[in-house]
Amino acid sequence: MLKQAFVERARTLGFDTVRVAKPDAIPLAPERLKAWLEAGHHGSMEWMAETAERRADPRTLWPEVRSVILLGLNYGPTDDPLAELAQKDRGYISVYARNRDYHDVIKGKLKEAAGFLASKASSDVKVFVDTAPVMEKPLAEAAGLGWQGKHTVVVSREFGDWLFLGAIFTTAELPADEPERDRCGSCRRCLDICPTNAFPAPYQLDARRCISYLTIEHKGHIPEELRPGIGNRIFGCDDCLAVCPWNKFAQAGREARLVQREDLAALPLKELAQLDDPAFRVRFAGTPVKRTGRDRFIRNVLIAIGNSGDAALADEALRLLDDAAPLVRAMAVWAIGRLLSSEAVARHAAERLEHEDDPDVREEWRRAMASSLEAVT
Ligand code: B12
Ligand code: SF4
Ligand code: SF4
Repeated sequence: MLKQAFVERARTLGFDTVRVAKPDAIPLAPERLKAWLEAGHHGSMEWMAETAERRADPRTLWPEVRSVILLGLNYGPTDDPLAELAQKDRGYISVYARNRDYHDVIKGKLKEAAGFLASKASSDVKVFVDTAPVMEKPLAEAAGLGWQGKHTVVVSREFGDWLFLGAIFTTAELPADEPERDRCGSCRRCLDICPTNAFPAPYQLDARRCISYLTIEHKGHIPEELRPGIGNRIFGCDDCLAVCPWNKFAQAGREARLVQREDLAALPLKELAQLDDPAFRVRFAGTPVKRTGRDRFIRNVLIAIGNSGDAALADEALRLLDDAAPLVRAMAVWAIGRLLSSEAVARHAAERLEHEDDPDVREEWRRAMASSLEAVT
């Protein structure tokens, strides 16, 4: 049978789970996506709003589609990644970003799998991973690959929370699989652990408060009230995934290009703060981290330095007070405001404010001086 032959081929290529949904299988998604966008929960991800119509329904994206194949690739870590959050002088990089960019890895495999299908079924195919306007999570739930947990990520009975998703749309008629049902029950671990309270309600995420959005997608200054909750997470966050009890069935990922690289876990903040643009590019070449660019990455590192409580790291922040990027200077000010005495902050402010013409950086200086004064009075 065509479907069976395809599933076997996809598994040989490294996909861990492969299931099929009909294109009309997510009737609630358009309304829910609309509500999410209207609430502004997408923040500055304008592309989510711009593509909403095509995203909400596979048939709008491609009217000829007859079957939607959802494929999952397990990237389960070998140890509990959250243990690294206690190492305050080191930066936490999310598990998904500790090796090659998954888009590159999955896209290659999807193309091969789709090529097989196209040749066997004489059908048209299109492949999607993450960046296309496709609602991969509700489609994966409809195909029975897992269910959207209260943290909105798809959880699988077999692989827990550590699954990347990819999709193949095809004009071939394939038999659909049964949808998965919600297995969260009364659990709310993922909601309660979130350091920045990013869930206004179960099954709803306000991306503007999510550390993953703030440290990866958001290009501007990170709102002050959210900085303490970020802790030492410098690229993404895994808290809501890692606490899920369904991870007791998780297995370590078998794709070599996605297995955690030791040099991308628990990185010394001191070393990272010294990266200039060329060094940043070399260090993170081929990984998802390169996406933020050096300035946004150093912004995140400075927030972690400010949260470290480690005065030995203040020298790095002091040096970055004179960085060319206002995004970096502003967070250097915030970091020294958290690590140095009010006298020291006032002294550095007096030296810098004379030349500082960026209004956001000037505002950070004003707030740093006000909060250091509050701390001593
Ligand atoms: C935008 C985006 C983000 C944004 C917003 C996340 C979000 N939850 O929407 C940000 C930058 C924050 C983000 C973060 C992460 N992301 Co992301 N992201 C996406 C992207 C591109 C689109 C998601 C989307 O459509 N959001 C719009 C909202 C409306 O959709 P939704 O979350 O499905 O919302 C549903 C629920 O709210 C539900 N709902 C609403 N009310 C109710 C009520 C009830 C009772 C129920 C049952 C449901 C329900 O209905 C909505 C529609 O189904 C997808 C790739 C893709 N093309 O699908 C990857 C994707 C979701 N991300 C992924 C990953 C891995 C992550 C991170 C874990 C990365 C990290 N470690 O830092 C975090 C997880 C954070 C989290 N808790 O979600 C994976 C998830 C894989 C999986 N197993 O589910 C995806 C699928 C990429 C991929 N191809 O593998 N991401
Ligand atoms: S990824 Fe982190 S910040 Fe985002 S919702 Fe999950 S726990 Fe909260
Ligand atoms: S932690 Fe609990 S509530 Fe959250 S997804 Fe897992 S089972 Fe569901």
